[in-house]
Amino acid sequence: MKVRAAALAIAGPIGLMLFAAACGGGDEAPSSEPGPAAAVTSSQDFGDVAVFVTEYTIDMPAILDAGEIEISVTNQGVEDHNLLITLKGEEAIVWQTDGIVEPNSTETAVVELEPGVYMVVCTFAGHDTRGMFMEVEVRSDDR
Ligand SMILES: [Cu+2]
Repeated sequence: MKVRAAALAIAGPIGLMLFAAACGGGDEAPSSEPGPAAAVTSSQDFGDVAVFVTEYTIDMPAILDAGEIEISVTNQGVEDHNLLITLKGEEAIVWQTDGIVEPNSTETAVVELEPGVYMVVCTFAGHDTRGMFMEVEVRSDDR
């Protein structure tokens, strides 16, 4: 090591490059750039969920992170709509809009969701029978 260090001092930048190449993969801790950044591949903005309703579809991410989310329901259609969230296979309503969301308006609320499989439905005027429902999976944070 001492010999190389001396060479480095003399050779300057080029010596530095050679030195780095010679020692590459040595005992430098490779801990500075593992996967977390790469794991954020989804464009989903967890914690802030936009839902768009129209005739007769619900447009929102099919996978959400568990915990508190800010949900905004925007009616892009010409008819009234609402939105209910239930656990799949259960009647109990986990969250619902405060009545109807009128066309060109948005209702925003903070909702806390536990991990599980949910159904998101518009029940206004039987819209659920016309396709206004979707399954949403809520995943725990500690993946
Ligand atoms: Cu509807």
